Amino acid sequence: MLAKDVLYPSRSLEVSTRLRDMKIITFLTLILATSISVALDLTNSFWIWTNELTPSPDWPTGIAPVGARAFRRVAITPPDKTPLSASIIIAVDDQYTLWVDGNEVGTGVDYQTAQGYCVALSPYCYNVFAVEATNGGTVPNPAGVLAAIEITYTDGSTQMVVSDSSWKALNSPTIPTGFEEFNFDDSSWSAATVESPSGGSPWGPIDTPSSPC
Ligand SMILES: [Ca+2]
Repeated sequence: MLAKDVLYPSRSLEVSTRLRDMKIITFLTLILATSISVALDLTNSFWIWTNELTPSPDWPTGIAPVGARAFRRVAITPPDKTPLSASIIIAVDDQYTLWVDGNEVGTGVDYQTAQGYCVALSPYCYNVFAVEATNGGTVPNPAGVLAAIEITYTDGSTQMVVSDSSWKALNSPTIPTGFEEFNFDDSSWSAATVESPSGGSPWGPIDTPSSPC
């Protein structure tokens, strides 16, 4: 090897130059990967509720009956991927309990300050995010669920899930037993009704935690 390098010094120099270039490319790739990693936030999420909303002079986006309602979002795992974790940001007017894959994750009562959770996911072909949201008060008033979820797979790739009309909502104050479970059948539920984008009326901007995971 030494003799070869002596005989072909230009080739040795070429290899050295290639190695240097590869190191530079790797370094730049790492910088680029870091710079394009976008923090999870609610920018692309929507306030949603059931289709029981009725317009009101004071609340153009609608008011909802007081009481609890159930919401579900099933995230299908892409082929050849395995779910690893979920970074979740959520705010609910007025309070909620959140489950992931049938396990209770947390509760919240402050829709002006979103809460964040970092949750391990079941390595299955889909994951279930379920929310029991309760509209407080004594008379109909604004109600909404706002969420952003970043699912990370074992290969490092990610999938975004935001609150929108892809969520299922049950128009009933009776929360079905086991609605948060994997195998619950929500096929008879309605699509959630979109009220306004994140930052929109009547809630306006809310405080958001940094990416939980
Ligand atoms: Ca409310």
